[in-house]
Amino acid sequence: MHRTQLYIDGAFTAPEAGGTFPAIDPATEQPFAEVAAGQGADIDRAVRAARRAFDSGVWSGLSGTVRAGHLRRIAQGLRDRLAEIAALEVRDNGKPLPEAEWDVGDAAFTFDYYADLAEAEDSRAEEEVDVGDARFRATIRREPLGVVGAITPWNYPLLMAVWKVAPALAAGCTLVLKPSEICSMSCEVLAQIIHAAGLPPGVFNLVTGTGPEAGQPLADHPLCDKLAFTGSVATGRKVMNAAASGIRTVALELGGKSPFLVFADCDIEKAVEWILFGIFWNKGEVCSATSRVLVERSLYPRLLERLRQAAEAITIGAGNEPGVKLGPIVSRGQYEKILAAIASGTASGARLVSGGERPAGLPTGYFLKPTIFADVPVEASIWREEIFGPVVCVNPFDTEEEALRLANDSAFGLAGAVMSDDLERCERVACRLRAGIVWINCSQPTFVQLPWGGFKTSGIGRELGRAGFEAYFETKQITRFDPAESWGWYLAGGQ
Ligand code: TXE
Repeated sequence: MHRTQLYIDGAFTAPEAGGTFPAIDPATEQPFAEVAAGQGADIDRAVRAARRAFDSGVWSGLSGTVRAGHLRRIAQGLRDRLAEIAALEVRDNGKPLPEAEWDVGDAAFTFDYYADLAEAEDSRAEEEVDVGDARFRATIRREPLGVVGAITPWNYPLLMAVWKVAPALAAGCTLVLKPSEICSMSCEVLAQIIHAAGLPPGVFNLVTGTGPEAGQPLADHPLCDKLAFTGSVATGRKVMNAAASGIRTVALELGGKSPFLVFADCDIEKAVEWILFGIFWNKGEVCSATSRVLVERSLYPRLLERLRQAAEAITIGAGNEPGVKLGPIVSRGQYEKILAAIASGTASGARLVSGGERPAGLPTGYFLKPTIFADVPVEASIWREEIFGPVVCVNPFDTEEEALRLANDSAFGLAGAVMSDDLERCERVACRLRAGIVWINCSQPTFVQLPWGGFKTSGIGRELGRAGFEAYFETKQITRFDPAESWGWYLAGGQ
């Protein structure tokens, strides 16, 4: 059985304490690899390597154009190994193969995109600022932020890591990546590709391990300048506490309970297609999943019936089987969490329209039917809390105003979607949704060029796009006094 390694200071290595934990295939519930269980000592070695690499200037001192060359080699490395990585992601996470292939392609494109931004940085002059006093010349300069501790989740194991690694490297930062213990495998391949691309030792480091044993020591490490985290609100709070005690920059991409507003004037088939894509793509293990659907009352019964038929036609099975559109839930823990949410939904008085149980013919593996609840009490936890699985709640509304009120009545504010043939209404609703990402007449398509992140408890900061690059810089002012002038405060008359 393959045993993964850590990657520290340019070398693949075993954890100091030597431990491992199993990688489990959620379609078979069987282990298929042993993952290196990094701990505090390994994190310390990795952070110190990243610190040395940063402070020496071997990476931050290169031109953006040279860094871009490295990033493009990483992108090519990902493309060269796309089939292998996608198959590994399917085995580790359970997602259908076409979705995994899409992820790896996106990861490669993310490196190319940030390579372009790194290159453009070279021709970006320091910004001159007129301070209103001719004796001074002031400029604003941007410098890479330093050492980044990146802690990532299991729903897009490679892609969520790349959303941090690519812009951080492009900006000239060095980093330590700690992926989720539930899905770590593809990040080892990423480390191999980065190694082959010839980055100097210490620039990129990988330490796999559990949250308490590896994640927390990384969040606490005093030599990290920034923590970049994607995951649950509870863990995000711990990471932010660690950042607060060290006064470190922190970026958090947390959960969501995103609304999808469907008006009666839309095409019902298109609505059903996007509602399904908004909640069953990637098994609903998507932070931006549109898990609360609000439907204008005149369309509500018809839409629910069509949604039920379409959901029941979805092919469920192992991610590597052709035609499968819904793979197994990622882990036993997550499976049990979702089943408990479904039980609490039924107990709350919500109407179970479809699913809610293991599909017939799949006795092993963490399989679950696509699940639809309707008439959900708005105080119920299934309406309010993130489930992170293929479970959608559907409720009716009467007016645009009521729909917006219900949509915005959430602790989260990551995403939202609106569907209507009245495009003016769509624009109006888009502006009034309290969320960082809004889709009109679709749900979920994500572009590297656009900023990604949430309002309220969905997080702090933005990834992707130019914003995701700027997030890895410090800003410095340089103020120059004309040496031909005298200041004349203590020494009147000067020279
Ligand atoms: O997340 P955690 P889990 C949500 C989703 C899911 C729930 C729990 O609702 O059901 O979170 O998933 C690391 N210090 N999302 O338990 O714990 C951990 O090792 C530092 C939303 O997997 O947040 C992993 O690398 N790090 C989400 C990362 O944090 C710690 C994606 C995320 O794990 C740590 C995933 C600690 N004390 C889950 N404890 C999204 N927003 O996309 C854990 N970690």
